[in-house]
Amino acid sequence: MNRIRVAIQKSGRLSDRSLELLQSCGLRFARSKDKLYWYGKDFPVDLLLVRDDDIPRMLLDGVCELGIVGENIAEEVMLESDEVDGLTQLRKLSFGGCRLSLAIPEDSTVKSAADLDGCRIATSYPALTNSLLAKRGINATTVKFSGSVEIAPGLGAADAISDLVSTGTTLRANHLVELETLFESTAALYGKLDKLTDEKQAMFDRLLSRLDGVLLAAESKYVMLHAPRNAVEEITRLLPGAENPTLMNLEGDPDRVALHAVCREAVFWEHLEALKAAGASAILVLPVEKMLG
Ligand code: PRT
Ligand code: ZN
Repeated sequence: MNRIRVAIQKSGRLSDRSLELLQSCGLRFARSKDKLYWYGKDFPVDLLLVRDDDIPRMLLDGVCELGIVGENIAEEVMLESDEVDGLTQLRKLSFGGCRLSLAIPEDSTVKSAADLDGCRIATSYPALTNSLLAKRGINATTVKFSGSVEIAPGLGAADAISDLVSTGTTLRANHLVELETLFESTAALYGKLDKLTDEKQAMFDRLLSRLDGVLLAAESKYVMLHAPRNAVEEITRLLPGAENPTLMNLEGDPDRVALHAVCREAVFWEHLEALKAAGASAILVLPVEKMLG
């Protein structure tokens, strides 16, 4: 069957952004009644909607060719199954950001991660936690919790936890303090790339090229401004990630030109202030929707 299957999270933090990303690559799906398998309408790419924890295993078992999942989960599954090279991270994505951190009770005597040697650490990510602690020369016992890890110290089940943190609200609510970040994670696109037929490989390449266009466009801006002719060089240098701007004459103003450029990096207020200080005026920053080539 020459169709590609992409697994994404059915419902949770990564679901909406994963679907939006695929849709912005031009994929359209016929939603099935059971909502688990969506058929790709004008591109031979079908969607599987599953629990995020199942995605790496499905990739390793060949149930799907692509999957969007947090690096935290992909790393954990690869480590616990000893298939560290089993999945290829194709692209890191800009959502689902969080960190796997060690945290201890507010009244703990532990001062640093090194003090956790010989302690019990509750976590949903035992393989990843053990491997990261081992790299620091810390030998602790992990206690696996599938959810509500933050209650483990209060129950007397652990001395510390290793859990995902984004705002820190959950830790504070449970009287825990963050000790150290072990791992920074975002969502990422993973693939199982061996044994692809030529036809699938071609679809893969086409999809990835569209995805790159979307990802590049997301952080790119089209900047238009007026500049003194003699400041064009400096102004081009101040534009983040811009090359070869287009220059146009300004009717009735021989000393100034209109300058247009694609900036391939984020444009912040600080950049605009610097451009203004260098003599630029009428500065406009526009979003870029798609990019190819
Ligand atoms: O049902 P399913 O198994 O698919 O979903 P799930 O409940 O296991 O996952 P979900 O939707 O909660 O998270 C999916 C992915 O989002 C995770 O694997 C991470 O890659 C990423 N992510 C980003 C997070 C967080 N931020 C996050 N804050 N995953 C979980 N949390 C939890 C954390 O475990 C803790 O309980 O949120 C709490 C901490 O949040 P703060 O804001 O209070 O610090
Ligand atoms: Zn999950």
